[in-house]
Amino acid sequence: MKVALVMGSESDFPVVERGLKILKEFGVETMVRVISAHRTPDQAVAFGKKAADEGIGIIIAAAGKAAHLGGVLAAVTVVPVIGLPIKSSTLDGLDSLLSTVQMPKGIPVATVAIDGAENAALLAIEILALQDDQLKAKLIEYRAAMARAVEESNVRLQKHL
Ligand code: RP5
Repeated sequence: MKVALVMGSESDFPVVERGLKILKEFGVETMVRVISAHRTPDQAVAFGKKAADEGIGIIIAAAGKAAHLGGVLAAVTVVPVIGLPIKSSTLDGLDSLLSTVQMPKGIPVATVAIDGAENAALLAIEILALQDDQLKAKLIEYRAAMARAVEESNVRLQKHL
C-alpha cells in the first residue's frame, strides 16, 4: 500500500519533503501531488474518490491558512487522512492547525503538529506496520536509534560542563 502526500501548494513542499524523506528511508511507496481544496476543488474530490482504488492506504494532506484539504479529501474517502497543518506567515500556523483538526464528528482527520511532517510520516508508517512485520521492525530500530542519539548527546553535554 502506498502513502499519498497531497499539498495545497508547491510552497508547502519544503515541509512535506521532510516527511517524504522518512517514508523513503523506510522503503514505503509514495506519491506526491499538489492539489488545492480551493483552487482545484474538482481535482481534490476526484483524487479522494479514487484513492482506495489506486492502492493508496493513507493520505497525508498538507495545507496552510484556511486549510480545508484534509477535510475535503476525508469527506470523499474512507482511506485514513493525516492532516499536516502548514505554518502560514500571518498567524503562525494556528489558522492551519484549527481548520485541519476541528473536523465535525463523522469525518476524522488525524492531525499532527504545525509543520509536523516527520510525525505525519511516522504515523502513516505505524498504521502500515499493523500489517507489515518488516516495517514494524524498522520502526522499533528507529526508536532505538533515537534513544541512542539522546544518550550520546547527554554524554557530549556532560563533557562541556
Ligand atoms: C494553502 O495556501 C496552501 O496549502 C499553502 O499553505 C497556502 C499558501 O499557498 P500559496 O499562496 O503559497 O500558493 O492553500
